[in-house]
Amino acid sequence: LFICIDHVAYACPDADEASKYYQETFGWHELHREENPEQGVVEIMMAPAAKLTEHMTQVQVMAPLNDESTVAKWLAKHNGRAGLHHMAWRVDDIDAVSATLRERGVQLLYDEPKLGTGGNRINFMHPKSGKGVLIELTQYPKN
Ligand code: MC0
Repeated sequence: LFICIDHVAYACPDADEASKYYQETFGWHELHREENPEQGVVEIMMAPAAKLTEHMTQVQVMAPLNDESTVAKWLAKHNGRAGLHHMAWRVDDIDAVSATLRERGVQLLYDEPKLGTGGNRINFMHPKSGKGVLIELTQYPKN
């Protein structure tokens, strides 16, 4: 059911500035970028390769869109300092994985998956269920 670590998310005040740093310093590529108003973030998916291949893990560079964003709240709690915010596990069937995790007592944040990057269906485990780590589940659109 779990495929791989899809991405590790890096929260910062300025996503463009961080993306430029990854490109110029590490030679990484921007694979995708979008604003997600519901999540209150602008996010840029970055990888060492120019194209996403099977089981590749990306870095998601994200910044808050507004002060109400959960990421704005997280940055404020960390005195405005950038850092690792969550990791996302790629799954093939988020409904089945969610049902299994709930049976095992895991607290998911949403009753139903919401819209994530690239049209993915996403949900999050509360940090308390992730042993102190915020863990996202993400399912790519089925072709
Ligand atoms: C909060 N906590 C965290 C955490 N954020 N622990 C680990 N990693 C994080 N990122 C901990 C706090 O330290 C605190 O622990 C407890 O959780 C409650 O935190 P809070 O500061 O009072 O904040 P809440 O409860 O208002 O919100 C936390 C919560 C929120 C996780 C529910 O951030 C949330 O709804 N996150 C899911 C949505 C999200 O993060 N969206 C942005 C990425 P103590 O021990 O002090 O109680 S969107 C995305 O990623 C999409 C676009 C995609 O990939 O497709």
